[in-house]
Amino acid sequence: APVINRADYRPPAWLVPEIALDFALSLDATRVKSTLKVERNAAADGSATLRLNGDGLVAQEVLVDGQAHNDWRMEGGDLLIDLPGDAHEISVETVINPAANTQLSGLYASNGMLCTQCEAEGFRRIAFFPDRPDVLSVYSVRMAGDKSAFPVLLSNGNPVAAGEAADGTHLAEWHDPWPKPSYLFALVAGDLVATRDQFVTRSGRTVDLAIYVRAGDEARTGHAMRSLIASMKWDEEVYGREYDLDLFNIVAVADFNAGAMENKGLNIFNTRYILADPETATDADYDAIEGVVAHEYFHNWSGNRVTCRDWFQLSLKEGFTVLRDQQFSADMGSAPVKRIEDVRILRAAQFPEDSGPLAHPIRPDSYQEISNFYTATVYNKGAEVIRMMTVLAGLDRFRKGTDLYFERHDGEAATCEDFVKAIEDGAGLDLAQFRRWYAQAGTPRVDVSLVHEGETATLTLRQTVPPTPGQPEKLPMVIPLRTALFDRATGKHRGEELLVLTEAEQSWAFDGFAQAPVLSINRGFSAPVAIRSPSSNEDLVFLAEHDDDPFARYEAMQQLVVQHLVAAVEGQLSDAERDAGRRAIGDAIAAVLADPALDDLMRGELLILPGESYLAEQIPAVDPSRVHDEREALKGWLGTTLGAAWRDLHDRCSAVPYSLSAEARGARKLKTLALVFLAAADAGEAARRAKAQYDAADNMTDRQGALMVLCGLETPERATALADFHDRFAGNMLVIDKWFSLQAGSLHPHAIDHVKALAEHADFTLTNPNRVRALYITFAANAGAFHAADGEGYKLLADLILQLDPINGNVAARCVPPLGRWRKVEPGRAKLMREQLERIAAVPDLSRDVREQVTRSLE
Ligand code: B3K
Ligand code: ZN
Repeated sequence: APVINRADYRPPAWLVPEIALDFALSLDATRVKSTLKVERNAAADGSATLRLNGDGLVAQEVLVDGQAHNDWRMEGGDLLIDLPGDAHEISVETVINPAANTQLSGLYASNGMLCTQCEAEGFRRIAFFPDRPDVLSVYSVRMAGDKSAFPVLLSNGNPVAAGEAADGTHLAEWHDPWPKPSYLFALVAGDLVATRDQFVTRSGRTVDLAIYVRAGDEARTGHAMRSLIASMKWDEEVYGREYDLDLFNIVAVADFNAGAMENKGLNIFNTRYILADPETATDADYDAIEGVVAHEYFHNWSGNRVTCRDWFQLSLKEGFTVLRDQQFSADMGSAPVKRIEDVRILRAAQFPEDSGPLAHPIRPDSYQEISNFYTATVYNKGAEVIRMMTVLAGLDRFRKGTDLYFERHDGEAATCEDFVKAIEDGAGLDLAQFRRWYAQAGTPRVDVSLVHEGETATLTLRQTVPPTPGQPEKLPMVIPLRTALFDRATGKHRGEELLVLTEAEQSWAFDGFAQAPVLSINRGFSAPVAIRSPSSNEDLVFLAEHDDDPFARYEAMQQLVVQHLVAAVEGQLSDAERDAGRRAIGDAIAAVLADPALDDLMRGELLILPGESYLAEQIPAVDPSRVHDEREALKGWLGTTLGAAWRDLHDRCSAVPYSLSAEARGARKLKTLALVFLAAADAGEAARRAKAQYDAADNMTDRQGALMVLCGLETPERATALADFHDRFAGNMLVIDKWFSLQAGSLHPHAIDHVKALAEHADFTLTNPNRVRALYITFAANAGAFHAADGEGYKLLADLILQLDPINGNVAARCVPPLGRWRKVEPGRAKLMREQLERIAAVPDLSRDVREQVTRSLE
């Protein structure tokens, strides 16, 4: 497939100020007539040829200015017409088959309804069009179809007409006054029911809100609706952004490649980010719904009113919108806990990407298939980069920057450079060197040394940005580090400072320390970097106890465990050192368990051990089974040593009744965490407690937590509970997804056999992305099972990729990165992983999605 380069951007030769779409709906033969008003773009080097992108479309008829026209040609999937004048009207008719669309891109059928997903390049599977985000059009949509099959007919903007015919069909017309790129077009037709509410904007306009779901699911939309209303209010208060239509519709669909889609006025969601009630959704599900509903709503300004010039600018809308949804969730709940969760996701998903063959800058330079660039780098690192601007400017000045950005670029297709310039001008910052964050891939490493002499402590920081594919040499970045030096005697610091590292190496001197201070650096995770600071256990225990920055406290706990486990995996610990390390960790955990000043949600964060993938990242040529074994052994030791404390904790938290309060949520988090530690020490007792928790559960958090623990144990309670869970929730797709992923992600020694059996289960299907992810993405993240020494796990994943690719290349490509980690793994497994990649690469008709990921993973 051709490589598309950012540097090759050219403005579109033709603009399309207006488009009218006319749909004759049917599940397997939908007729689409599109009429485009096209105008030669004065800002481009004038080409007489109009290129209309198409993907698998056949033009039935082409009219130019109302006349049948034969002088057109196909180039690949695209339709090309040479036009004599500067403005014309083009009409093209096509017929598409939504029921056969298993890629779930374009117009497709899901459970008898029709819906669309057009980002990034799905619109060209519906109609011939210049399918690029810098062509903005006003859309008028007419659709007609069988009234009993499709009682609800929705598109973007406002409904302008409706009618019925004698033959049982009906029609609807929609008009969206806001010019938009084709990727924001949406259409839904189906048998749906709505829950409704209203929002009054700050200027006093009433907006009608509706969430459309399948009959029977209405009762599970309340949390999504409350989240939507809270988001609309928050965006007015925090960013000064008001909603701009009289209605806002959300539709939930069961078959969806992504989480959700921000189509103008008609968001389409994966059901998993809408439907919730206490019996079927966990606390984490509630949080995810709140975050994703907010994210899609926030796109109305950061994405729709200001969109992207080209897909290389994807982080313009995604990085900024992720930051906005993170800030919103922090304001809705516990800000420190949210920050810790966001950093954990970054480290688990983005750091490995940044250190592997698929590493790319947040603004990539080239791609073959843009779907492969909806990554943790573009999204989550993109958010971190903009968050650093808030650290450098402060929130008030940052807001001046975003106000200027929206003012300058409203109605435009903008670039990342436009955003940086607006923040620079509005917030009064110099971001010249900072721009490297957009261009250089790789997680910067900062090596720290703190030397104490006389009364002076000298802090020296050295940064290195590792080489990444296509970028062997790197320049120093701007790294803002919130820093404090603690006095050992008082347990306090003298005020936090922002140290901005801009050189490869820089030093700072701090006077007045009779004793060597304790360093707290990158507080709040102010920069997305890896700090290498050889801190003693004593200093880490000190920070875990005394640091007034909650993130730094969490970080000290993590570092304490990381240092210990990395040394253990690398075989560097004597028995005495192992004992001392464990005791330091055990004491710190005991202190966290006993600290009356901590709320339980935060206590839970401090007790979560670093994940296997984050640990593996620290060790070159890692043997993943050793990481797994050492981490489990530490859990077992902590489970035994602190056994009484875990039992007390489980008892105390089990007595807290269900509610959505922070206290009750904290209790639920700790309840299952206690079981996790107990399970590693005494399987019998853990199984009894987990079974009791399962049986007593009146909510999914407790039930799933208990079942998760049982799934990892070789105990008779395991099968009983799994069977009960399946019976109890049969027919609820989202909960059955949990049933699959609990088994695929379990600590059970035969998890890989369970995955093989589940792939044959009657409830498994390759056509539902949630189900595929529940089984296989969960499995690929389960190091104990996926990295089986004989390579069986790699083969299982490769088999899946090859089976899934013809059905849904987009989702198949998402399964490739775990195999691409081979360079980081010990040689025996690395060879087995490569073999599977080569086996996939040898197949001739791969999707562009999988081909690109496999090729890059082998390079
Ligand atoms: N913008 C969509 C992503 C669609 C994914 C296309 N492959 C959801 C979001 O980020 O809000
Ligand atoms: Zn987004």
